[in-house]
Amino acid sequence: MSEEKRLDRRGFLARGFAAASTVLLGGCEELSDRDWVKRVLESGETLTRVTQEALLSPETLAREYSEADLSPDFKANGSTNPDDPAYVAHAKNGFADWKLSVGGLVETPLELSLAELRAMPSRTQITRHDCVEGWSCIGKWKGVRLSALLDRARLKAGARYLVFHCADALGSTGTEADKYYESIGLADAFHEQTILAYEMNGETLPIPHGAPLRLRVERQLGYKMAKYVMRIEAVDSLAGIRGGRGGFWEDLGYEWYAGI
Ligand SMILES: Nc1nc2c(c(=O)[nH]1)N[C@H]1C(S)=C(S)[C@@H](COP(=O)(O)O)O[C@H]1N2
Ligand SMILES: [Mo]
Repeated sequence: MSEEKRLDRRGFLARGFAAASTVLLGGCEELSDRDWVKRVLESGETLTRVTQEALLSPETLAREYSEADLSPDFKANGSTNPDDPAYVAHAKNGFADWKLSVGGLVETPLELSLAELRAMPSRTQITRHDCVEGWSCIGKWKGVRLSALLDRARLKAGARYLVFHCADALGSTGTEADKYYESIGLADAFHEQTILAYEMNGETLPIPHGAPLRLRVERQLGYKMAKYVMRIEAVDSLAGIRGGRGGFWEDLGYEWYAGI
């Protein structure tokens, strides 16, 4: 793949910001003041979606880095310690009895332990995580390939999206509506770099970063990377789910396709 074809807007942004600012944020890069980043990201949204769909092949890879590039201190953001009682019980027990559920529009619903997930085809990648708030960190992720899970569960013909239901609550209504959730389309679901990570930087995924399992969908922004994934649901439409826009932040106005 040629460098031009990569159309790495992340790299472009980072180079621009690196020239403008050398501020470090806990071992990560402070990209800029938030408003500036937000404006760029917002103005680029349409372009990103269009280039993603029309110019890039679905196989286009996000840039990968080397061990030397790892951020010494990867920022943890959003929920960092879920207080859901079932989650807390699993965490106490090292997630030994925890299982991931895969259901919805699949031929074979699955319930998989961490040991079973670890035995499946995996991928390890060093990538840059860009948060919409304007910081980025480079980390190494190892996890089960989402495509391998889907090969096993076998999507039904109508399935168009995968919804990731998480253990943590960010809202304050005290209902299910507070729970974090996210969704992606099939192109990202089957993408080579899309994994459910159970390791970060060579260690078991820590709780602040989403233990026991978190999504890595490397061509999109940080808020798409659901942490504390408990259940995956294949659906034909996002309309009937929660606010109908495909994610906790999307329901509050963020873009569903958060391409970088
Ligand atoms: N379940 C859950 N997933 C989440 C969040 C969250 O609050 N809850 N925050 C999102 C945001 S905005 C970012 S930037 C990343 C942060 O991941 P990190 O804590 O590993 O840096 O997780 C994303 N996934
Ligand atoms: Mo974020």
